[in-house]
Amino acid sequence: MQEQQVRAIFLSDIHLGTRGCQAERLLEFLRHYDSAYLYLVGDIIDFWSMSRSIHWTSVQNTVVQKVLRRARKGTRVILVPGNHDEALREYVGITFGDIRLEHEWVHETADGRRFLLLHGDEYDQVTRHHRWVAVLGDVAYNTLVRLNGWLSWIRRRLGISGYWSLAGYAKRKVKTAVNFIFDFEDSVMHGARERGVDGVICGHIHWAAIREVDGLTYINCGDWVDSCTAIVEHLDGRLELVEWRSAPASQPIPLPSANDAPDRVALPS
Ligand SMILES: [Mn+2]
Repeated sequence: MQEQQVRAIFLSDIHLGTRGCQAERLLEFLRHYDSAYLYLVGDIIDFWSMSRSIHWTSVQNTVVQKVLRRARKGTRVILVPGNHDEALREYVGITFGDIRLEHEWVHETADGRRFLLLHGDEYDQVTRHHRWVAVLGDVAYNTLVRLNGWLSWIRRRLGISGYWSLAGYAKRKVKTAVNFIFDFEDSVMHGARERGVDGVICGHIHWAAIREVDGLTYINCGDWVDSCTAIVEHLDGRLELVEWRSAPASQPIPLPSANDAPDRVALPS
């Protein structure tokens, strides 16, 4: 696979240390994209969930090693802790293994726009912990994420390519969930307006987006638990929402073909 050079990569809500973490997909994404800046916008390692049970795989290790290697090789890596890794908030301003921890950060794009980076949990009106669990119900959300594993398997058996998120479908269909997304976006943008920036890049609600809101840009990185999304800044400063849809690495690798390009889509903003 050809590596694609972008200016910056923004990732949030990876939730390393949990069963839901889609580390294989993230690794594929990281193998495809390389960047001068790498921003980790919170809930990267899920200490909160790990205090109950730990699910740490060798692929998750590889993800961590890949990030550390990039930092060592000159990629500017900045981690903004979220609520699931808020233990790291004690260390803001400190650099660990070339990764700098910051509570917030302002990133300037190649075309001169200034974006405030924050995780976003402080703007969450529902809960300071796991919002989708609160919105859709603890059992319901976790069941949806697990059911999706089976659904993906069935889809592959039927020869349907790409990845589809059942939890994502529920979020779009359940009215309280949709309202929750809007309330969060409003609240974040209200905060941004007072800061005099051109936009915000956040995470937390596991709902990726690039939207213009009254002259400011609202951007959410999404997550690597069920939607597998990231934001990339191209060399000219253009920001793109990437939804990573290629097959899981554990599947047999198909023979190279003419349309071997990664199956990813850019969502409309
Ligand atoms: Mn969060």
